[in-house]
Amino acid sequence: MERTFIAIKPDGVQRKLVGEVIRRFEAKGFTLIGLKLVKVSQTLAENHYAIHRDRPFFNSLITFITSSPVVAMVWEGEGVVAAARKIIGATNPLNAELGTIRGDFGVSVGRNLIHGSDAIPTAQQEISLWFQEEELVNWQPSLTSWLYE
Ligand code: DAT
Ligand code: MG
Repeated sequence: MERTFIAIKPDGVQRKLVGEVIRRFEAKGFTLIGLKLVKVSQTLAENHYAIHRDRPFFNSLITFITSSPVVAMVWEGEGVVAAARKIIGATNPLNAELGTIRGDFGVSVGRNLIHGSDAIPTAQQEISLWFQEEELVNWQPSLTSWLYE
């Protein structure tokens, strides 16, 4: 089953949107298999955003993500990587559709509330960066047959 890495960023946690974000992923039908509150270290932040190292916003991004706790999660389900990106919405919340998390709750690209892996290989890499294997729980929700034919 496909898995993706989702993080509620410091702004989402500070703005008390943790429950709202989890509710949306649950309501869609995805399964939570990993969850923790993380005080992100400089090293973890720089590894997570390594691909953006040369971008002008890199330093402020690292300062922001290490400024306050983050809720790190792994969600599972068919097509969850692409579906999560739709639930999250466009990078700039002002361009994100209403009904997406960023579209409904954000006004600024530097405070866009949530991270979601952008592809299956990225998801695998990010899950192993943020979680130990034993922190992930393999379980079968009892409503699976009501979600999948
Ligand atoms: P996404 O988070 O939608 O995958 P990304 O990977 O391109 O977007 O960028 C990672 C984060 O960096 C993004 O969530 C917010 C920040 N960011 C991206 N572009 C930015 C910009 N032009 N100015 C400021 N921050 C930016
Ligand atoms: Mg990205």
